[in-house]
Amino acid sequence: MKINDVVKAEEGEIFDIELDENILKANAELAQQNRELLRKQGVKAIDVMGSIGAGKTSLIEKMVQKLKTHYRIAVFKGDLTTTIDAEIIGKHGVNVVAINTGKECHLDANLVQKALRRLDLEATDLLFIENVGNLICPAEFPLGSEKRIVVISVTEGPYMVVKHPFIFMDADVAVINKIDLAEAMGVDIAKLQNDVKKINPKTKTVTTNCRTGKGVDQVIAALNL
Ligand SMILES: Nc1nc2c(ncn2[C@@H]2O[C@H](COP(=O)(O)OP(=O)(O)OP(=O)(O)O)[C@@H](O)[C@H]2O)c(=O)[nH]1
Ligand SMILES: [Mg+2]
Repeated sequence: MKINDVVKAEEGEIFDIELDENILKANAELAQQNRELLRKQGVKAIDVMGSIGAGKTSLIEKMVQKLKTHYRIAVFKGDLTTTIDAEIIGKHGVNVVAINTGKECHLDANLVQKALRRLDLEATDLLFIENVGNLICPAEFPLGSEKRIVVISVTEGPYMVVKHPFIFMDADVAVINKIDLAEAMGVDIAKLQNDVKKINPKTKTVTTNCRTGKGVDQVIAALNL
């Protein structure tokens, strides 16, 4: 288990959910700083967003297993108060920084900047940032990453994409997970894929079973890793 540290949001530090222009602008500026720092240090950062329990951590685990011999990987794991996922990922021998947001439903560029200070960027090639499970708030807060993945699963029903269009607008890859349960759930995977295409034709969709690892190679290919 390898958790570097826990970054805790100070009271009043997190950008509030009552979004105004200034908050979004401040976040965008910090995200740009993060982007520049990551570029300068040669770190490829990938956001992993998605609904609660959709399989974000499972996907990261599978990608870490497949990629850790090629890249020096680090993971930031955003959660309200726990370090459960951070510990799960840490078992794979990569550097993990847990970020606790307190009551907030998303990471922001400020918290990611604090986490970046705790990481040896010289010794990192690839950074996965798992956001808090949520399909709404993270869409508004870029973190400075190069690519964005959104994970949903068939167990959330047939309308997850159409109900949450904003998060898919900027997504490079949409992962539809738990395909092993599609029949039991009566969910049409092709419809979910189509819904993504209608929102953003450039978003690549990949279907996965993150328990077995099926489809994970296609996610990796879609990210050009
Ligand atoms: N049947 C099935 N179960 C899966 C699959 N992927 C993940 N799971 C299970 O779904 C549960 C939630 O998976 P996680 O990877 O923790 O999901 P998450 O999105 O990281 O969850 P939060 O971080 O809590 O929002 C776990 O019990 C996983 O084993 C899948 O493809 N098929
Ligand atoms: Mg998780």
